[in-house]
Amino acid sequence: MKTKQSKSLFETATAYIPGGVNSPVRAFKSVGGDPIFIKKAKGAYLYDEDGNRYIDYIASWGPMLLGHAYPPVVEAIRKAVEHSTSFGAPTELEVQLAKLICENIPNVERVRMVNSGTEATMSAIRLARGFTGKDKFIKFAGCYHGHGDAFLIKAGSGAVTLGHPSSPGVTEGTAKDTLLAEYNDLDSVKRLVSAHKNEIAALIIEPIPGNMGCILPEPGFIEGLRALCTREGILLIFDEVMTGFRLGFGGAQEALGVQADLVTYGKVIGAGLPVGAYAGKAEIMEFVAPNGPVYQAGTLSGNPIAMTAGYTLLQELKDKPQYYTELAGKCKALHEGLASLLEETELPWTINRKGSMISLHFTNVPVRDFDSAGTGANDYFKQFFHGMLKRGIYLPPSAYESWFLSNALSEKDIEETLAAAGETIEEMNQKR
Ligand code: KE4
Repeated sequence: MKTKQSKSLFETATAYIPGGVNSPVRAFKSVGGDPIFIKKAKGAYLYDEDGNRYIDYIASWGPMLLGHAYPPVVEAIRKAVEHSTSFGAPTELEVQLAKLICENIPNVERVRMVNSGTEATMSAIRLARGFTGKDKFIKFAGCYHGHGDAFLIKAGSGAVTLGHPSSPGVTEGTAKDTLLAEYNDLDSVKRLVSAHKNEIAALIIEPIPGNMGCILPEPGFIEGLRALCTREGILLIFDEVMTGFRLGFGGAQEALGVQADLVTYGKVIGAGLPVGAYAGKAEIMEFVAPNGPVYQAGTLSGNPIAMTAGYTLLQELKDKPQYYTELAGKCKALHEGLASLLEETELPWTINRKGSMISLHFTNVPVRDFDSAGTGANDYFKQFFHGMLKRGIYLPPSAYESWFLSNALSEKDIEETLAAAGETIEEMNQKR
């Protein structure tokens, strides 16, 4: 596989951009080797600067649910951009997107647009603190909510991939108000609640985590959190930056049948443009400026081009359960194909899957939380990642990430992926 252009671009990039990338997980640190520089993408395929084609299982970390350069989205952006790229004033487009969300998502009556998932979760925590008058909040080890100071305490995704679970620069003053619980362990939450009676504003969770790989909530866990938060006057925040509009149009709230008090969005909602949002009941959301005292703002929030892209994609997805059924079916086929290859070997493995989210862990331990996710053998993951990459399959470059399928993947793409996996797994098995 030719990588001359990517290598030279990476060398230049490191002279101008920290680590040569604008987001750490892209640097291939946890799998080794140099990152691939992408030139263009279409449907399920990425094309790098050396002309290599890859079947894409990152989908820009979620947004490309219907594939890259989805024609209706491209057309809508092309038209919108002729009327300027930003006004810094209200537009009909942001009203349309907000209305679409409020009319179709359970218990969402107001939504505020921001520019990233990080801004959405930061704002949701500030709102919860302002609304309840309490300072502390609970997060779960391994759940990633973006790079806001208060979240970088045993975060998932890139923060774990880089091997330091908490980040320098987060002050003790900030960290003291972040309480850590274990995913799938209701008792760990109950212990924090009784130790910090009436001090906890919110509990934020990835209802179906994708930042420890994909992890499934055990029966009663999310329902137990809902009951506990209701009883204790703690706001339950679902961070659906990843699961929102991906698991189904109604996201994890719909999939799990549990309603949060606030929900955060990103990724799919912007169709690949920088959009995040936080949303919930009017009683809570109207506490945000300008009507309420909780301040939050953004020059490019509700950007007309981003709103156009997000609105066009969500309009495509609304009332189209068949997209989600097809996506889940492709993910199931991938799961079953990988499982049948792996069970023929001595390699340790377990696969977690929900909807179109899937992750492969090289461990025989069931992966149900942050610690068990850490039992995966990273050497095996590295071999698997590079074996697939050289065979034209682009997986997330970290064992702590969920893979993301797009509905542009064809049955032939899945077959090609499994053929590459067969050769890679055979290679790994020989090396053992
Ligand atoms: P952004 O600020 O990256 O738009 O969103 C942060 C965020 C918040 N909540 C959840 C559940 C998320 O998964 C994310 C971001 N996801 C990672 C991928 N695991 C983004 C990839 C990256 O950091 O480059």
